[in-house]
Amino acid sequence: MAAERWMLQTKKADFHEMARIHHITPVTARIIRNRDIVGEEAVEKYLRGSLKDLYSPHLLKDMDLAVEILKEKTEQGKRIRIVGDYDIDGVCSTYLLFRALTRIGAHVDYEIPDRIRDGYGINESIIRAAAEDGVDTILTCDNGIAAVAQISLAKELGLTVLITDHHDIMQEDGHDLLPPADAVVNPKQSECSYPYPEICGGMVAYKLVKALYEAFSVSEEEWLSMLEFAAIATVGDVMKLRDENRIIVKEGLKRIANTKSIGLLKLIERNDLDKDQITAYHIGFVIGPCLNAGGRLQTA
Ligand SMILES: [Mn+2]
Repeated sequence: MAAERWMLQTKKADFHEMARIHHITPVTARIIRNRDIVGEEAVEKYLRGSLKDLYSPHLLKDMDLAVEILKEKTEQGKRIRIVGDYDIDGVCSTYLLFRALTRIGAHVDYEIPDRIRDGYGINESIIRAAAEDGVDTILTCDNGIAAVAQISLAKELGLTVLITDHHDIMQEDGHDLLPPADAVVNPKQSECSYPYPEICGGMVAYKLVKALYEAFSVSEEEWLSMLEFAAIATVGDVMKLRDENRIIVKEGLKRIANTKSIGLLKLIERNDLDKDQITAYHIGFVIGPCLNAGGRLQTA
């Protein structure tokens, strides 16, 4: 085997000064600089970002509209169906929304497409089934942004459709090509001014839960009690651990030790993990594959 050759990337900065200001070693300063984190404030947030540095959900385009519609539908007792995805991000998104909508008293169920029978994302048969079941509103998570024909059908059938997603937006003549949904929450829209669009579907869902809980006067403490699932989704969907993602994962890893989720506790137990010592590695390579396996072996 050929000898490995390591090349050291050297972007320029005063590492000793950085180290002094931020109470880190010059090596850490060099690594941070190499990741293009520049400026005292940015470096401080990277190192010591906290929950108060998370962005407001209201910065997401259509967030307030989606909450307004969900509030009305919940109060009217209309049937809401969440349509998620079978991977770790989709499963966590579905869980977050289902738990939150149940909490506020919505008449809600969920559908996760079958990997073999349905393939990825919402499709015509899921939409027809919802209409036949008397569903009033479809709420997608981690999918839906590209389902223009499918959402058009849902609208023809008289359904209300709310999309939450994080996938890239299709372009047509230099403009966003969006499905004709009643609200589209996706930070990648060109008209959305969310400060950090590189978040996963679980994070988008978690933001919606925050806004929904505000609207129903549910405490922030309850919102925070689900944070580990936004963190698991972020690692599982291989998001860059920067900005808001870094904060949510850092906080989520701390919170897993005290999770109230029986399912998560059992997964930790059956994998012989110590819940006080969970790292991003364990989410990415132990817990994550278990959550992904559901949809691969049978149904998510
Ligand atoms: Mn995703």
